[in-house]
Amino acid sequence: MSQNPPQTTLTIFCKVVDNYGDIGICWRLARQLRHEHGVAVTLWVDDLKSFRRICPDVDVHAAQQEVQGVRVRHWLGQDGSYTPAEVDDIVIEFFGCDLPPGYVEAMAQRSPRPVWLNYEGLSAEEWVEGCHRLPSMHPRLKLTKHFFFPGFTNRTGGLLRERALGAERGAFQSEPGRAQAFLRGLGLRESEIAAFKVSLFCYPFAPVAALFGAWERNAAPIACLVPEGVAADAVAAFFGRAAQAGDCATRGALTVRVLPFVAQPDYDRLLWACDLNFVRGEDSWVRAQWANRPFVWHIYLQDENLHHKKLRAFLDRYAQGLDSLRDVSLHWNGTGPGLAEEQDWQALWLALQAELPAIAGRAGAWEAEMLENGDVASNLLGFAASLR
Ligand code: TRH
Repeated sequence: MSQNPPQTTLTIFCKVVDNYGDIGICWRLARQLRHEHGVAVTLWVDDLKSFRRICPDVDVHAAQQEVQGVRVRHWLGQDGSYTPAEVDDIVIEFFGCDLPPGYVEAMAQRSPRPVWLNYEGLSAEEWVEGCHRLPSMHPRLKLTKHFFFPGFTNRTGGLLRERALGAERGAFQSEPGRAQAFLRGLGLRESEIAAFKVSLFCYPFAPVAALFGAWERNAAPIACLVPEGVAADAVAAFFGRAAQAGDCATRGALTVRVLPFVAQPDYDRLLWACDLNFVRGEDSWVRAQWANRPFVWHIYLQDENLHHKKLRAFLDRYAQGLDSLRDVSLHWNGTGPGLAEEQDWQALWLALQAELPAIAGRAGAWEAEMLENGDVASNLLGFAASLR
């Protein structure tokens, strides 16, 4: 009688440094490994409150719970001892988050030893190809950790993308009624639904007030949809007071509506429903690349302006021949040749607006190019299998 092969088991350790990207990426990867590859996944995460904002099913008080088929465990610190039996076939250390020493000891005692991967941040820089899959020996224990880099070429791990994403987005975008119903559900009025719609997700230092000034003077109505708490100062200045989810105000051509933070799948729908998306960090940036819509990226700040290098590396790949997108992106990230005034932003905005059809064309070509590299979950499992 033939026996079924044992199910692959995999653990992800996720430390929420700040914001939602760390848990956003880990949760997306965990779900996909579970649902598309049948892997038994355990996700250790140290901040259940942040997790709950992108996944309302999470119980913030539970030490252990099952969420959409994934075992979620609250990671309370570095102390504690673990047995080799608690260690899974594959262990993912997200962004070098430093596994509990007791867990690493248990990994060394397990037979066979687990595959240990350090999942790194996404960058378009060329050095990534040279570091993807590199081994690093433990200084004391018989353990080797390998680096896994997502990326934009076939010599990297590719990008996170669910198998059904293209079909789901296609169905949503080909039937305008679906986007309209979705936006109505978020509280938009018909006039906002009919306007040019922009979603706005950025860090607090983006020049939002100057952009709002340009949009107020736009020839046609613009509806800007901003999640609660994002660009709080510029939004408060626009409203004349602190604003919360459900608030909406109009000045000139611009209506700003504050949205509640939505669950991850609904954030995708928001990107699909808008005409232009401002995204940030890592996960929303990748989702915008899958939305088939123009987007502008606000990059996570790094010491010594390292992020400017990363931004340019991405623009060099993505924005070839799209001069306005490049200009706006650089200025949005504070690295264009000095400008802050509304008039300047008006000129930038008008140029970007004129370029939108070309940028939309690039979105489709880029997606096709990226699909050639496979997706992170499949590439990661393939790499792990090659190490076992
Ligand atoms: O929240 P972020 O700024 O996260 C950042 C980056 O990941 C950065 O690289 C990392 O080092 C830092 O955190 C610690 O942006 P990001 O990556 O786009 O993650 C946001 C997540 O929140 C993403 O999964 C989408 C999700 N989201 C929702 O689920 N609902 C929403 O309403 C919104 C606005 C976002």
